[in-house]
Amino acid sequence: MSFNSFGKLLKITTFGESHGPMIGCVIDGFPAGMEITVEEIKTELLRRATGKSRHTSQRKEKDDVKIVSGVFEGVTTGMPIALLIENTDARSKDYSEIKDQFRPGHADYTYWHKFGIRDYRGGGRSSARETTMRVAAGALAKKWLKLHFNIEATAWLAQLGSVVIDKVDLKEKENNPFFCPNTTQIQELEAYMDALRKSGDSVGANIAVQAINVPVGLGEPVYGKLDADIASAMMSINATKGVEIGAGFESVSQNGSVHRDEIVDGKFQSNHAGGILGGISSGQDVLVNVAFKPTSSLRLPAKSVDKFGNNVTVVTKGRHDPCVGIRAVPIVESMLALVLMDHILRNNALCGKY
Ligand code: EPS
Repeated sequence: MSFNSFGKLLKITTFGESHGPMIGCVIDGFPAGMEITVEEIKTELLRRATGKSRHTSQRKEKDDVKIVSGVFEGVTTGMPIALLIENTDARSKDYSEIKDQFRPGHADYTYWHKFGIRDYRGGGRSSARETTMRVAAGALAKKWLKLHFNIEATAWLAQLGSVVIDKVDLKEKENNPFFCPNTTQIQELEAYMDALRKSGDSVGANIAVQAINVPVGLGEPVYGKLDADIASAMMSINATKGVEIGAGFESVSQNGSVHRDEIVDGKFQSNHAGGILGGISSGQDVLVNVAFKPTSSLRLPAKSVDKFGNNVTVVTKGRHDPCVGIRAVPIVESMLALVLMDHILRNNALCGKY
């Protein structure tokens, strides 16, 4: 029994730990005939990488990805595409003091109780390092979606801690360390993050993601709904705590007369549904928000237990993200792209429509 894969016709399997020799993925079911280069994948990987600003972890991984199968003379062959990245800057000794202890709020507590093994080096599979391969696979899916459907999955920072981003100008979001789509709030974010880092604490974030040019008809009732698969993909990202589709939890206080998206001359007048009705894409933009929790690896002392059941005070050293949500922007784009591509292939199988 293994659950390191997702997707039905486009199947992604990831492997590797944060401090192991390498991480990798296998992309099975990717159609033949698409040109792809290492540089194209690397461009996406760099967007997610640590160490690009003082506001993220200072671990410096080169993320030099190798394509080891499924691509011949720069073109996908229809065979499984395997990608590998060496870990070159892991510092396992940072974790030696907590090798028998559990960080409150961290997966190391549940991994130990489930598997009885404490791989204390970094977060192992629960580390943000695992998301590297999602972005590598996502680079191929994004390219395929753009080529064949002009579909674009784009994410941005919607909220960081108490700072709500109040204007969205997507042209701006790649020009700052926060993927913030409002240039007038960058200074506020810088100050917020500097104070946070100084205090030794961490904070959560809300990442918005949209997909444009999604055709009507993706998603299979009732156990293969598009929104269910998107929610599952987003929840599988380490540190996700919530997913909203369209109006999400705001739907609770909306009246039906407000929530329903009226249609005039074939055009929807609003998009509270987030582009999905009955689990099937409506042809509107797919709109999703993902909540990321504050990182639990803190230098601030916390009460916890060790694996022998003793009360301990945990202090985590090492290089950590004060807000891991910032780097989640390319990750949620990739997960949305991978789910959409899988569903396009599924729609073709079920309804004969590409
Ligand atoms: C992470 C802690 C740091 C980060 C890591 C995520 O790594 P580690 O403690 O395992 O050396 O740098 O992120 C990455 C290395 C990456 O590529 O995303 C954590 O606590 O989740």
